[in-house]
Amino acid sequence: MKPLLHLIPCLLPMSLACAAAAPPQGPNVLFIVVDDLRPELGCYGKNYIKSPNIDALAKGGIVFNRAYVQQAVCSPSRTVVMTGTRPDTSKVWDLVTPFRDALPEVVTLGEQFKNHGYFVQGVGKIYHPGLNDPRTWSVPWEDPEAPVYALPENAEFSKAPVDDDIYPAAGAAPTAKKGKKAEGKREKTPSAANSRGPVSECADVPDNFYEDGKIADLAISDMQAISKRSEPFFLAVGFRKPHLPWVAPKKYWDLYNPAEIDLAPNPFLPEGAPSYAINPNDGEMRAYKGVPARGPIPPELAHTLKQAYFAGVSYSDAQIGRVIAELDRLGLRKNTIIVLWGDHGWKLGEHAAWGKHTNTENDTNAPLLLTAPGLKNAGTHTDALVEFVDIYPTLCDLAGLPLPKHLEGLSFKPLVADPALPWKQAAFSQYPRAQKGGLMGYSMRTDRYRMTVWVGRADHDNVDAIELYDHQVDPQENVNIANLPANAALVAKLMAQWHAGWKGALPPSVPPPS
Ligand SMILES: [Ca+2]
Repeated sequence: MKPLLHLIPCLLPMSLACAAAAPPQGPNVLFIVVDDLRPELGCYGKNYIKSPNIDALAKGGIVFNRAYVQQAVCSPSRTVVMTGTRPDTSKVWDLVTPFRDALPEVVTLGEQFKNHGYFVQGVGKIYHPGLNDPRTWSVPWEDPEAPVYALPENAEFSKAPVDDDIYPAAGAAPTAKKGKKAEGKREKTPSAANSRGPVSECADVPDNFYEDGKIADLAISDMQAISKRSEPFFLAVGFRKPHLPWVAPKKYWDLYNPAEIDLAPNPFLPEGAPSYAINPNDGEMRAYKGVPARGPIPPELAHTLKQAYFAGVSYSDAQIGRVIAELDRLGLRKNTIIVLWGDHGWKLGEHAAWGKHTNTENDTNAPLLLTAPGLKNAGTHTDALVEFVDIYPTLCDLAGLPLPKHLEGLSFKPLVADPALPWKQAAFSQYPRAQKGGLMGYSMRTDRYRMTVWVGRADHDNVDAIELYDHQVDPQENVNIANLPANAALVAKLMAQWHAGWKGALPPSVPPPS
């Protein structure tokens, strides 16, 4: 660990330099989060996606091919990153519970940097709406206001709340009744089908008409101001697209021809999986106008919806590029760690579903890229299994900050130096469901397999179903092979690993936690 110069007691009290209390010299951190961004980007080998700015970042850094969120929905996933704890520790499995209910004194990622001399500022969607944590920041968090829609015919929906995911974070079934309780708290009432504004909008407006352009504007002006300060900064910038509704300036729509966009190759439920594993009628997208309330999405509409999502990706990518360009213009890149992550994946028709809210590879595998001063192996990818709970300890480690004792992740700084290092033996995710009195699906991704074990929330020994997918032959997770008699020994072996959990999956070089 690098010495913390500002914490070393002054040995020469009469020295003027010491009397002025030298500021910390650690690297800055530019922390970029993108809402609902799946790892379908140029730098992930998907050349039909126009993501030149994220791709340029990847060329100077390291791309994590197999990074997994701990729960595939906004607030639980973001809470994992910001607190360094897993959902069963923070008790955040839904979109309404603040993590300080269960962890009143937890030191967040931003707070840890703030406590060690950093100026910590947040812009845009970092925490879930309504759940900001003021203690994280050195100055109040900022979120610019912007109309949701640009076209006159959509004006009546322009001020509606739009990014609160609405469905069914606490495991409420798609048919959840108003006022359904989850974890002792009143769950947010799901929006009725087609009760919101249009699912997408293509308007010929400048980038900063919509919110993400305004977030980039604000991040740029904030960066200019904080670059003049003596202490290093931790600037968190959260972009909202490609979250629904898929509104983006026309020039980003024009990057894609909907007729040339491939539809999901597996528009069906996994064979042999329990019915609650996937929500084909997941209400999030269906709350918007322009999509059927239930049932299959017609192919022509599916092409347009994918074009709309891709336009949102390219729009956010352009705003990310503007922020990073300002970092370069200010000459700060050489002393700045940049981390970029999406809060979870998304299904664009895979498994007949449109949304997140599951334990599938589509939803749990999310983008993660990192650059750091002095990084060797720039432009490489790693297949190491990493978890989003690892981001907190990694950033502290790279900046030379101590690691709080409460953390449940592992710094992957060693992977940054050597992307081929033997690493975690599994990554873990989970998702609740309301069925059968309340279930939790605990999912384990190993190098070859994904196993999801559905247990009673009140009784983890009560196993309702097991899913097992062999990524060597079934990377789309289309066939559950857990119940094949020939796989009994394999299931038993993986169950032992599943029981050992994350503490049992640490790299061989890391001593198990106490
Ligand atoms: Ca999200």
